[in-house]
Amino acid sequence: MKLTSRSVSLVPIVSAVAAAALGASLIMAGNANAATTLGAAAQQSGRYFGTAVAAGRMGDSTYIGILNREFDMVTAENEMKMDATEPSQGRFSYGNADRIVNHARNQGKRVRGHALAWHSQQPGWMQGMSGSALRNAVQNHITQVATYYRGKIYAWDVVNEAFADGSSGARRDSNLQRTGNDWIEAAFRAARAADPGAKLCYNDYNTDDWSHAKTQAVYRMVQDFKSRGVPIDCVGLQSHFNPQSPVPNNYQTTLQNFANLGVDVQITELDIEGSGSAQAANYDRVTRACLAVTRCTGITVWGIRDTDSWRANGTPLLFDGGGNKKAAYNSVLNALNAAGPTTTTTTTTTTTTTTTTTTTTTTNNPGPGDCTASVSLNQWNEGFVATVKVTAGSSALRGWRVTTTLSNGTVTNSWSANRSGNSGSITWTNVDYNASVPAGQSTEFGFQGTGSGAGLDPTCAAG
Ligand code: G2I
Repeated sequence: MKLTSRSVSLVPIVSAVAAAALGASLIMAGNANAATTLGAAAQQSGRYFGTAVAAGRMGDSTYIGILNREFDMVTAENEMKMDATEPSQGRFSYGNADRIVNHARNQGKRVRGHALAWHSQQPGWMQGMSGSALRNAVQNHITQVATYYRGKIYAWDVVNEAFADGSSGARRDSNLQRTGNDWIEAAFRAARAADPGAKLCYNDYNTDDWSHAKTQAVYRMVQDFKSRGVPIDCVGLQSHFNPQSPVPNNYQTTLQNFANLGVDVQITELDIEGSGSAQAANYDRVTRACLAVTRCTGITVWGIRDTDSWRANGTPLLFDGGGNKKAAYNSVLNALNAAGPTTTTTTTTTTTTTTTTTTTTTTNNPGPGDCTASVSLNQWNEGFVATVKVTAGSSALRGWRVTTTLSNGTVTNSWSANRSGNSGSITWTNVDYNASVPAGQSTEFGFQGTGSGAGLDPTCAAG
């Protein structure tokens, strides 16, 4: 079925009325169609569910089995950090990072890049540097790494953990900070120039409680960047929780307030120490908080099994050491399944010194036993990223096929779908994990290209 615009802004209202009228019977229908993996469940509302991956564990069949089955976004736990990618100055090393990136992409998963600039895990040669030599070295590092992975990264943590803990609201002292307060914006500009298709994030911990000075300080920086056209697209909340640092009551407020600045919000390193129903309840709260914020685009947990965690003693993850699903897993899956598909219509034009980005999201009108496709396009001077949403009609899809027309461009990279070619009429088919789409719900795939993405005009067919 071909895309029609606008008519469907009514769909959420109709659904809400139906939900109120049908009550329990609708909930049962929802459960019958519930997704059975975290990634598929998150995709129903256009979100992702990711995990940190360690290259050293990729030979473990239990680990890789869970990774392949459950997650649709991957972050390298250590392998893309500065010490790993530039162990001696000017000599770049991507072996372990590539193993993770290639595995993810071969499985149709996307990748978050972590992290281009950080005061910690710097290579030895960088730790002793200062002033303009350090500024230049960091700029070069960002340019080299982001260029090497250009087109393969959904979002980069451009700068990690640059603010101090406690009540000061100040920047963290570090050799990077001592190169000048503008080091962060310089890092974002270098990253944008190197990979204009990647979302650029500022990532930090202890920024979950809206009342904390550190949260406020990061908020003001993002606000300032947006007002001055510094290229920033997202804020990552690491969200490492334990009894000393619990999930705050105002967590959703924090997510929403950042989103209101005009950036995406991502939960980037989630883990919650604890066990049983108490831990499950906390995971439920975090998941629902993200689902309640339209621009909270995804959740990443910081490891797969408890034994893979940097805080293994706190058993903070969704699978136990044997790879079994914990109560926390079920609470996250259920929360994701409870969220309906989101349908939005937005047109935003952002102009910075180097890039003009136009984002247009059209809504669609699913028919019975059929599917529709709509496209959200991010276009800049030389290229674009297109995100295509496939929405099932009144019966579930067991597979889908989308055709797009790319008249003046070439696809350089794509994710979450198989494709027939790279220009002209391109046919996209589901990959294993997003073949099933419950009635009325959606999944997404995307691609990046050079040239113009105008006029893609997607059509969708079931099967
Ligand atoms: O500390 C938790 C996370 C906080 N936010 C930034 C993340 O990048 C950070 O991840 C952790 C990794 O989970 C650890 O695996 O970062 C640590 C380093 O800052 C990582 O620990 C390091 C150890 O320090 C090294 O000794 C070890 O060789 O892991 C390395 C690989 O196992």
